[in-house]
Amino acid sequence: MSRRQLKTIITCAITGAIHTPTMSDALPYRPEDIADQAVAAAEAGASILHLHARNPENGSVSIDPEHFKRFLPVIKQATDAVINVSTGGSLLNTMEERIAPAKWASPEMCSLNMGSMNFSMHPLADRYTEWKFDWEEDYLRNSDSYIFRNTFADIAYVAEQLGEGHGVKFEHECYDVGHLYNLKFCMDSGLFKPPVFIQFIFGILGGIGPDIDNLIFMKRTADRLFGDNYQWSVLGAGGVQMPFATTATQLGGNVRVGLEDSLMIARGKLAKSNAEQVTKIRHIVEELGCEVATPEEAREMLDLKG
Ligand code: KMH
Ligand code: ZN
Repeated sequence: MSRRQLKTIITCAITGAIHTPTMSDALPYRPEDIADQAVAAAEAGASILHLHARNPENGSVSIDPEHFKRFLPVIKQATDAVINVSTGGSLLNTMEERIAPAKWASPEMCSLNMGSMNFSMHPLADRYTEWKFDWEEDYLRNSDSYIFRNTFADIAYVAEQLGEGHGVKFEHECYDVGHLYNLKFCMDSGLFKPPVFIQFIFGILGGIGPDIDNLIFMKRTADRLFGDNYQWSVLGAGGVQMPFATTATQLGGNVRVGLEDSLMIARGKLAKSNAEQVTKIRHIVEELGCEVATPEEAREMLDLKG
């Protein structure tokens, strides 16, 4: 069984690559807005900030290190939070392009997606909105262009380019039970040393369904595969964000919130900012008897380079 922990790490994923500025005025895409929201999220209690960049002109996703350079130093200057740089890129980028920001930034953490999959927001996860998923027809007919590619060769490439010797701790993004077995295979092959940090992800179409039974199943499977050699966090996309985060804290795990994963703060109500979501989950964590980890405590818990 993974160790019962006393503190809960809150990660905040500030902007991501999926939502568009047309969906919410709160979604930051200019560098100054990404920096402001990241700093406010840290002040509200996030000890890890997961970051993507956007093109400041139109808000489209960017993997250009130049765009990261315009907000990362500002965030580092203003907060002590752990920086976690995405290697997710967009569905159109090569892995070499996707890791360019993390290679430049040499952050304490970066994401590493543990399997290839179809990828879209999940209609069943969206219990907070009445958005019509008008992409469904397009998705069914044109999904050849929507494959999120993370082959074993891709994973090994990222491990070699950023892992051992570079001091970056990976957040292993697991969207389904099979991804846990992929991680185990990679560990057995010597790509990653324990303890590993796993993000269990729910609410993405192409991954495991957003049911609490599946969270228990993911955790039990991880306990069996990794024993004491892992720590974990939960990310629920769309309307399952807060319910899954709440359940995770009660099972002894860590949580991720942020506008990358959901634009809402409650049913039918857009969040005003990332910090608003961090504040909400912080209250839930504390009301339910847990303590929120500081950045220093998160570094110690995850054995980061600091
Ligand atoms: N967008 C999330 C579902 C990444 O950036 O590499 C997962 C994620 C992956 O944050
Ligand atoms: Zn991300």
